[in-house]
Amino acid sequence: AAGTPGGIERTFIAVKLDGVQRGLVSEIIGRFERKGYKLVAIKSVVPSRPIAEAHYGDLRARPFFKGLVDYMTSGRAPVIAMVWEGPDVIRQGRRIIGATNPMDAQPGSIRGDFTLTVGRNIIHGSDSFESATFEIGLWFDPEEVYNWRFTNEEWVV
Ligand code: 3AN
Repeated sequence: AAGTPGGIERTFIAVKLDGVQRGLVSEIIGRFERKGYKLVAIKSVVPSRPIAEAHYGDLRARPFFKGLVDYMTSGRAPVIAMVWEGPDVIRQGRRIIGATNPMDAQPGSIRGDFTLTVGRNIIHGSDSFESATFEIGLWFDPEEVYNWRFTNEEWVV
């Protein structure tokens, strides 16, 4: 059930503009896809200031907040916003992404393999059921999230 740890969940994942500029979109999508997770929504978007501020609302008091929002809304490149679905995807997504500070991120994680600095750590992933629910609703309209089934046969005909 929704919110049950280990159950089928949805999480919000975004390739930030530094990841887009570095050509890492397919690498990041590929890691979630090969793991077995299902891509149920995706779009390329330059977030408005209210959306970026709400997205990082829990960091409002931090010294880097304004710079972070300025960067995300700069339009130098879009953000690739996604919803991924599957078992325990919120927690497993955070493991696939790796620690916030690239110097603490394990090799084999996205940040461990591709990043050096916390301000350019290329990807975002929801850190709890509550934040996943909030972030999916913030970035996507309900009709933009589409459920579908994995199959080995239907694509043939
Ligand atoms: P995470 O992205 O792993 O959930 P948060 O929520 O603490 O980590 O940070 C959100 C984003 O804020 C980071 N991905 C990074 O871009 C930026 N950020 C976090 N800490 C710093 C910092 N000390 N200096 C600059 N930017 C930071």
